[in-house]
Order: sequence, then C-alpha cells, then structure tokens
Amino acid sequence: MIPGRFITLEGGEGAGKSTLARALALRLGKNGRAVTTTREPGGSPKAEAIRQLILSGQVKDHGSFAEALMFSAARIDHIDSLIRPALERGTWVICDRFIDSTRVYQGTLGRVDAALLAELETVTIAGLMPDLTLILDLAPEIGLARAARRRRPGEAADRFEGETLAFHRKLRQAYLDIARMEPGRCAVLDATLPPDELAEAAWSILHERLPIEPDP
Ligand code: T5A
Repeated sequence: MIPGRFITLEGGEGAGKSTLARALALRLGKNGRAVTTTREPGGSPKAEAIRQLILSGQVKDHGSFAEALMFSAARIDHIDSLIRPALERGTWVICDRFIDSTRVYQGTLGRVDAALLAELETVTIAGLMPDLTLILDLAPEIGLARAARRRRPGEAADRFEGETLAFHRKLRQAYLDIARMEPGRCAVLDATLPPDELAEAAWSILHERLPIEPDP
C-alpha cells in the first residue's frame, strides 16, 4: 500500500488545471496533508528537457507514436524521480496532466493504435494509476482564448495549441468518453466556473472520493 494519494487534473488547453492544482494544494495543506504539485510533460529535470523538445514541435514530423514514446519516456523519469517517492513518503501528489493526455492527444487524436498505447501505458506507469482524475470540461474556444491571453507578445502557440478547433472539439469529447468509461476514477468539472467556485466543486469531490482521515 502506498500511503500518499495521487490526483491528476486533465482537460483541454487553458481549462484551468494549473490554477486548480494550486488551490487544491493549499486546501490540502490547511488540512494537514503534505502535498506536492507537479506537471506533465515535465516535473523532473530530464522530463522538462523532453517537454521543450515536444512542445517546440520538433518531434511532430516523426508522428504521433514517436510523440507518445517521448511523453512516456518523460513520464517514466517523472514517476521514478518524483511521483512514486513522494507517494511512498505519504505525500499527496497533484499532477497537471498524466496518462489521459496521452490517451486523448496521441491515441484518439493522433490515431495511435489503442492496444499498442495501452501496452505502452502499462510498462510506463508500472501500476501507478491515479486515485482520482478530475477532468475540467470547457468549450475549446474559451480555453484557447485563455491560453492565448496568457502568452507573451510575439510568442507563438505551442505544438498542440496550434491545432484546429475541430481537433480541440474532438479532444473535449474524448475526455468525456474516458470519464464515462471510468466513473470510479474520473469526475468531470464545469471549467466555466470562476476559479474559487471550481476549487470548491473539486474539493467536494476530492473529499467524498478520498476522505481525509485525521492523523492517528
Ligand atoms: N500533452 C501532454 C500530450 O499531447 N500528451 C501527453 O501525454 C501530455 C502529458 C502540454 C501539452 O502537451 C500535450 C497537451 C498539451 O497541449 P501545457 O503548456 O502544459 O502543454 O498545456 P496545458 O496543460 O494546457 O496548460 P495551460 O497552462 O495552457 O492550461 P491550464 O493549466 O489548464 O490553465 P491555467 O490554470 O494555466 O489557466 C489558463 C488561464 O486561464 C485563467 C488563468 O488565470 C490563466 O490566465 N483561468 C481561469 N479563468 C477563468 N476561470 C477559471 N476557472 C480559470 N482558471 C484559470
């Protein structure tokens, strides 16, 4: 039994995952839990280096399976160096994106064979499934506009932000499909809610699904 709890946040571009991760971490901390927030791709020095490579678009021409391999290589290092050790210490880990991003972006949208991707996932995570996955559901027009507003003047959209609106609409549906197929692990949140209300809704689900026991 790993004593920590593993929570992942998923959804389209600019849905508010990083903002929600910070709010949940604050609240868990106030409730006496050790907590760490992290992100994918990234979260460890080697994985951050892979992040730069993928999001710059340098791997795009090699195809979706190559991207899936790169995301998985980053994930293995992230799990080994940060996530698993934290959970084993009893720390709660909140991770901005994880396996569902690969399933949706490289699987559904990138059309990598589902069985192949499932095998890759199995060897990559070695049993480390999230205890809870919160899916932030938002019309892509709103999320992309939020992401664009946040960019510095002259900064280009990254590898996936630059995809078509049709791509982002399919992505939204693919996340909802995962939530429907795995209701025990996943919960969908309305990401049009203002940050405070979204955090409150997320906290209610977290509290219900992963009760926070008082320290013995
Ligand atoms: N990817 C990733 C794959 O293809 N496969 C994989 O396996 C993995 C792991 C990562 C990209 O890589 C792809 C998916 C992604 O395209 P990224 O830069 O980390 O790239 O992209 P995102 O995860 O989408 O991160 P963003 O920072 O763009 O979005 P967030 O974290 O969802 O949003 P956040 O919190 O930064 O907020 C964005 C803006 O909206 C405001 C914030 O203030 C901010 O300005 N905001 C809200 N506004 C109104 N209401 C709310 N509730 C708000 N919450 C935040």
